[in-house]
Amino acid sequence: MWSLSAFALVLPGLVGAQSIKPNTVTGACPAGWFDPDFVDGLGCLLFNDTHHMGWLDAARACQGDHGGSLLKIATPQQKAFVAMELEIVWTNTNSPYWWVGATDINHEGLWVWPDLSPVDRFVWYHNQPDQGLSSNAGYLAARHGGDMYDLPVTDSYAFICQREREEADQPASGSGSHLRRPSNGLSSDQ
Ligand SMILES: [Ca+2]
Repeated sequence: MWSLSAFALVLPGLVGAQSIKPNTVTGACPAGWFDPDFVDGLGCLLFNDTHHMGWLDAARACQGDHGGSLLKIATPQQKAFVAMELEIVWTNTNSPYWWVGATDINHEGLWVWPDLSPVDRFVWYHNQPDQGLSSNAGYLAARHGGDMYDLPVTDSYAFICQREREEADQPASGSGSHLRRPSNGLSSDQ
């Protein structure tokens, strides 16, 4: 069983980042969420492979159960970090594909993130997106350096949630009991 906390322990050493931690970061991530505070703008991340699901259900799960949204990748630095994470996660989970927040479900060919900002070219694999009307959501392929592909929203995959850090004056215990578990997951029924 893969544990979020297990790989979270690996990363500060890889990045050696305490000295470059931006001093603008305040607050904390809920328990069970990964805290990449050395990568500007990523907030808190939850790599969820407990339940594979369609893109719309994954988006609802991130929003409803976790108070966030599917992951937005805003910069090449963020992409490089997430790709590195996926390499680690992939070897522990058998989940090579992960839904993120990119979609053109509202307007074919117009790809946007959950906040409606445009999806930049650097996120995609070189020949993507290429599936037109049949495929309206993006997943990251761990086996291809975390590059993104367009897939049908009805396909079931693991997914990456993202949320803002909690306010600095609030306890970092999370708002739901499912967030306090050391491993990630949507529910405790498995
Ligand atoms: Ca499409």
